[in-house]
Amino acid sequence: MNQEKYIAHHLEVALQASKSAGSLVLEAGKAKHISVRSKQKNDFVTETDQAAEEHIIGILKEHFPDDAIFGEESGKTGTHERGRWVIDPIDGTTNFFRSIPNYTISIAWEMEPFKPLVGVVYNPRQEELFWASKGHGAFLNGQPIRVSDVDDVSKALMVCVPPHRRHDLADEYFERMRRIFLATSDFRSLGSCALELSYIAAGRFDGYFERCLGYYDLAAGMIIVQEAGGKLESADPGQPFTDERCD
Ligand code: 2AM
Ligand code: CA
Repeated sequence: MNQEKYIAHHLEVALQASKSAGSLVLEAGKAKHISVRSKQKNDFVTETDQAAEEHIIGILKEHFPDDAIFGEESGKTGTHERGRWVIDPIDGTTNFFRSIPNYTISIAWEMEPFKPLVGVVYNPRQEELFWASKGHGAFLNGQPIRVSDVDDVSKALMVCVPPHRRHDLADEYFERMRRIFLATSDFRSLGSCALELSYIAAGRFDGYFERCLGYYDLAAGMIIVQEAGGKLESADPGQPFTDERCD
């Protein structure tokens, strides 16, 4: 199979897995009581996060048994040689268990670390499916999307997410946030990095600043932003992307 077809096949399976996991998560979200476990400060997991990740991995493995996996809940398996899947089964777990509709299934695939070739972000509550593959553009429910054409920073609608897991960084963070706020028009924060990046790709927001993201939070959104004409960089040029969060 040539490279183009190989990438297209990964995209097709990622779309299938995200839709299927989306139905599972949507159904589980209807329960009267969702039990929540705290992994660490402001970092939560439910049984549905774990079930959705297993479900996604099952589908991916059926088609690509040799690919490596990096999932937020189950960690890493395999080596990078044949490519790697990066999965956040529910990005926006706090929104999920509070019944706020801003949560997504986020699935990326890459051959080289931190250079995703395929990204799929699905918001099952709002039935919005974002995807991109390298060189083929970004899409929302089948329609091409582009980043906004706002070129006046003072008009920019920004995403700024406080360091909810690292309150020790609050002073430094809010000082930066203050400067960004004074230079731009306003902020939004949706509680799902993958969704926020997808909204940037769709031109709904103009920029994003956050510290201490996990790679599984941003991998799929990253290629969607890039294919929609946007840029995504590590906030600290001396510290490129890593698998580990800074907490
Ligand atoms: P998660 O739901 O997969 O943990 C970066 O902002 C990431 O942190 C989000 O993508 C989301 O990932 C989580 N998150 C965002 N806001 C949060 C909050 N207030 N409390 C806990 N987790 C949050
Ligand atoms: Ca998650």
